[in-house]
Amino acid sequence: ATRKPMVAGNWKMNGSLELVEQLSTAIKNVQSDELDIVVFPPFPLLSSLQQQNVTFGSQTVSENQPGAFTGEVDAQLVKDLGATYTLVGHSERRSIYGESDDVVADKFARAQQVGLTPILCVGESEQQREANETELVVAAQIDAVISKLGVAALKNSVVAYEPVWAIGTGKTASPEQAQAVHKFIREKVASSDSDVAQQLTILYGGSVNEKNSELLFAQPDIDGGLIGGASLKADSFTAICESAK
Ligand code: G2H
Repeated sequence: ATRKPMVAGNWKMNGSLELVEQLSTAIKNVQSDELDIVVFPPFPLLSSLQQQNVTFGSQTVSENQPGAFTGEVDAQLVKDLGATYTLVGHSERRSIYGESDDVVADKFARAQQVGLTPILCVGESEQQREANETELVVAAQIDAVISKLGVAALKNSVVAYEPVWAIGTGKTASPEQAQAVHKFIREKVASSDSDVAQQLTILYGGSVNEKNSELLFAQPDIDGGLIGGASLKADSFTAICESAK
């Protein structure tokens, strides 16, 4: 496949104006045509990233058109501030803020409507993995988008597989475990449209660091990573970027 690798940094509720400066400088040193590097800061930092020559996105967007939704952020505004991507359905959004598969699919649709590329985050909990429900859960999360928008909608999107039990816990899925789910996702999409499946960038996320990234990224269906904790440290993040080249 000719998929270009991607390394994305999800800052979660961390970061500062200072970190924007630091990481932008570091990223410019490792940027190259063979790799997409994207950062996802909190909303208030989007406009300061616009001043830097770095690709960025938001961590979520509202599924709604502008209106009376206090505290929410319109996808069009995110786009106007220079963002290219948005995450949708990160497991923290699903579990802490109660976002259902259906709402996540609406956010995905709204992102594409304004020209943002959604990164659809999917993944099973520890309990679901133990009950052998990983494929069931991940398939339902993807089907929510396909049934609403059609498989062609996945063309302008990225999928991030993040097993919930590996997020921020220091427990990374083994390269084999991750590859198995990535392969499942690609085959699942291929059953609807094989071209879309071949072109689909599928990232792995969950305690990726500069020590485990290389083996994960070497797997045939793993096209890069969505990095949380390790994306806040310039040295770690740039090392992870290098390992994806
Ligand atoms: C998973 C990941 C980034 P971390 O949430 O989205 O975070 O690398 O800290 O597990």
